[in-house]
Amino acid sequence: MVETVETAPFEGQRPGTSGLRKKTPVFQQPHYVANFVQSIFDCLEGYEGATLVVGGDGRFFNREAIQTVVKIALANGFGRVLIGQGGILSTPATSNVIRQYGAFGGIILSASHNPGGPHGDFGIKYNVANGGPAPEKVTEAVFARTKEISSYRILKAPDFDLDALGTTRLGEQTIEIIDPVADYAALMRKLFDFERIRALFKSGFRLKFDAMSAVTGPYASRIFEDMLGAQAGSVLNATPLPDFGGRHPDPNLVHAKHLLDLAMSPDGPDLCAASDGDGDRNLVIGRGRFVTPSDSLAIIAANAHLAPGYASGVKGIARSMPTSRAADKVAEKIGVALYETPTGWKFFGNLLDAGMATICGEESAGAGSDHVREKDGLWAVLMWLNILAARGEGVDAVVTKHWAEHGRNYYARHDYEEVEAAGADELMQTLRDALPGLKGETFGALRIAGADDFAYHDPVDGSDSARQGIRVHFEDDGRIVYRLSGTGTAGATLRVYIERYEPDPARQQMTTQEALADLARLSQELAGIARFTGRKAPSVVT
Ligand code: VG1
Ligand code: CO
Repeated sequence: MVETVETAPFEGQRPGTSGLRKKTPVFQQPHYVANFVQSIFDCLEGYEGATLVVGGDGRFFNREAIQTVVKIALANGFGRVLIGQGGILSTPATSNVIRQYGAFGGIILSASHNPGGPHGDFGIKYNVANGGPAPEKVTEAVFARTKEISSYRILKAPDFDLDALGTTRLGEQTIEIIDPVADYAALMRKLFDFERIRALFKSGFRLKFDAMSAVTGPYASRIFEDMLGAQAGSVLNATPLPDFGGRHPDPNLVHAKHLLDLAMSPDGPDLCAASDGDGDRNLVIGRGRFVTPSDSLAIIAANAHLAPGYASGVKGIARSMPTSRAADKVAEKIGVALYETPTGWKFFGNLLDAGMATICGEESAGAGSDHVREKDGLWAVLMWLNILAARGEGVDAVVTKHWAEHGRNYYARHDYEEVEAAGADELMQTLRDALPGLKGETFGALRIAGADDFAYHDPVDGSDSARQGIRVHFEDDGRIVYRLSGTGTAGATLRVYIERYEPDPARQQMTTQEALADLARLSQELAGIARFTGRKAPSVVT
């Protein structure tokens, strides 16, 4: 039986870089999830009888939220709901299921790399029929709707069993609990040379993959250990836990430092890797060599043809604006277009759909391709395994040869987390106001060649996105970028991206800190970071 429930709008249900993210208790308020989900459906047309995919990263409140989503979807007329068993479906796997089953769209319950638990974060994201995150025009319409909503429709029914595989019928409608891993694993097998990777493991190659007690555990165990024959125990923290074992499921050098230490030890594994809460990010560290996500994107683009799924080459490369320009050098060399988009995977969808780009990536540990419409953590690790197996070389050799050929883009991101929002806004506005006068300014050996506020014109649908981050270019090809995060749930986070290009192989073995020291100092001075935020140093450097 369908019930119509009276409700009133909640403030602040505006999706950010990647869906709506708030503290878990905010989502736990009565009607909060329902309002947002009904607002999504209110902005869509033509889903009567269609399929909706629902899954999440297993974090605290995942199961409860799924029940609400499913009941609202059925009450609104969806014909079929596909749910990952146990409520588990990684973000890239959801994207694949949407595409493979011809679904109308999907709802992903995740706050990605943000911590989970009763005092952590929760999130909801809507993906469209191509499998990718809803574009801005949809998320803005949803936000407008959340400000007016006065009722939602929900099925009055006991909770559904999320654990038993199979189909439940409710009159004309069905609910199917599906294996979250099977379709995804089959797709990976098509893209990569599993025989060759198997042989690599057989020859003694050692992998440590940390699933961080988040969604990738079941995927990684099945693919790396069962299908590819990696040694038992190669996958760490393989069981998804509601609080991610109390850890922060962000695969960076701060939260996965133990992997860095392991990789840097003399007898470390050949490859250490990790993924985030919802499985779309990746961390790749070879023995003795950390690979920055920006370099990883460039190296993947340059070597993708070694994997069977990409044997015909890449059609184009896309990167988010703050991502280093290492990929640009590869695009130039192989003679394909390079697209620079705003931060967030939703901007890659059109390029991928139009066949203009094959490989995409972001500096924030995200890489992916046209196989789905999300970034994909395990895909990136499999791509590295395929490249290493095909080249018969280790990570360090692949990286240093890449730099020798294309030059090295020293790169770091400095985050000033949870600063006061008003100060952060003022900092950005002051920088924006100063833009016209920056060109030609000199700071020691550094001279500003130009500065602007990045605006994107989508070449496929013609839409425009303004104010996507401030770029300051230097005459020696260095760059500083400033933008505010759109995924935080407390205060504001200022992200400062610092980059310098070094073509000379003799100067490519400095530490990043050495290479970027003067730009890093200037990044603070130029924007008055201490003045506006009260912070003398970043809280996280990646
Ligand atoms: C961050 C990253 C961005 C990424 C987004 C979602 O956004 O910088 O590159 O697409 O997170 O990733 P922001 O606005 O905080 O900088 V995920 O894995 O958290 O969905
Ligand atoms: Co994520």
